[in-house]
Amino acid sequence: MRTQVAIIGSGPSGLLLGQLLTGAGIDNIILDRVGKDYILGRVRAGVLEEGTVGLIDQAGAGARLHAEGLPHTGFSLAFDGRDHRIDLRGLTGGKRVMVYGQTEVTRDLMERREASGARTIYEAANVTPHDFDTGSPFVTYEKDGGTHRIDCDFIAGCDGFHGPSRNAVPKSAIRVFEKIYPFGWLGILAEVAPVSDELIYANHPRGFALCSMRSATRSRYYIQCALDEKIEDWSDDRFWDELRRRLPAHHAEALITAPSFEKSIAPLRSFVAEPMRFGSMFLVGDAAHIVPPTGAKGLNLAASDVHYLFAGLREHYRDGSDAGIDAYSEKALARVWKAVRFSWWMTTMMHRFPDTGEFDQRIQEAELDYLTHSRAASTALAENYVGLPL
Ligand code: RFL
Ligand code: PHB
Repeated sequence: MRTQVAIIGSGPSGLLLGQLLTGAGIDNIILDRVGKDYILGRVRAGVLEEGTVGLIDQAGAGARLHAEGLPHTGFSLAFDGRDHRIDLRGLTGGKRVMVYGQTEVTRDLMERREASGARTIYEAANVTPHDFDTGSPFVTYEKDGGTHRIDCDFIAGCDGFHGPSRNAVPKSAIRVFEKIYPFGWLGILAEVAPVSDELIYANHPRGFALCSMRSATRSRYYIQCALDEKIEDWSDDRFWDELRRRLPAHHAEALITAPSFEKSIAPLRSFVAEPMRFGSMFLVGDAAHIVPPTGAKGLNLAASDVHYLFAGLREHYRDGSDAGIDAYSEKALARVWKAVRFSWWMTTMMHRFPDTGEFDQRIQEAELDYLTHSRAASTALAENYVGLPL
């Protein structure tokens, strides 16, 4: 088989890149280790920046997002028993974010891909990139009892944090930066109206809590938990009790509970691999970087990587210029590091760290107090939350 761009990974970054390339007449094949249903069973991000929405539109997959997504013009920072609203629209000159689940983004992109007839190979085992230090790279995989080979011009490694693309790069050619946080997030989904119309990020002595949503009738809630917590130890009742305790009283009283239908624990990590290009292979999204979810940036960063890479590949095929692909790693990393900084800062400000001493605690309180009273500080938060320019 031959294609122009072999894309490893059918998550949001692989699917978005694939649809943009297909729209520009650039042939591509997507390979994934797992099947479509497995991918659609993952519950992850919920907040889309306007730039991400624009890219989904450009990929022709924005119709349902505009019909069913929930535009949010602000959110609450809750601490000390009260709410402080961050007026995203007022602080950023009219910007907002869209609450629409990653699962739905993925479903919409998959449907567009199927309608366009582009090729996707699911349940491909042992996917391996080869010869990406040359101009004739190829990808091999196993399926239906045989080994197959796809020759291509470029490989896009959109295969997430544990995928094979980054791991195929010799250790001496890559530099990694990592910070592991001493806690995780326990998240649930429940078919129940959200406690508030807007997201609530709560800082509490018992730990961080986040009230989010997927629709007017579906809530997504998270609480900070220890890394060694076991999901079996968290009955729904225990979760709801703990969440209530971490919210200001008026929210706790308004909280409606229902049986959860998804419950999982995710560790928190910051991670960046540099560079993001190795000859004819590019790393995109979680394959190159991870941020803790506190800033709602992971999926949005995957989308901005796709934006830069797509522009570069289109320039290569349409204009015969490599300026865009040559600049990809530097441009993407400049935006990545700003989101890494923002996500780290939000995480540090909102969580209880097990080893926090009194000094650090007072600094956290001063930070929140400063945010509440300084328009300049709130503006800095808002402009990062809605997304820095592409
Ligand atoms: P994905 O989604 O991990 O997709 C990678 C794909 O690659 C496939 N793959 C392989 N394919 C072939 N061979 C192999 N050996 C392979 N190994 C893996 C996988 O099957 C998969 O289909 O990466 P991508 O596309 O870069 O997308 C990144 C986003 O998924 C991620 O950044 C976000 O979910 C992060 N995130 C959030 N981001 C936001 O922008 N806003 C949020 O509100 C937000 N909340 C979150 C989050 C992530 C969370 N978790 C669970 C980590 C909340 C949570 C709890
Ligand atoms: C979510 O709805 O899953 C969500 C929202 C905001 C975040 C992280 C996750 O910061």
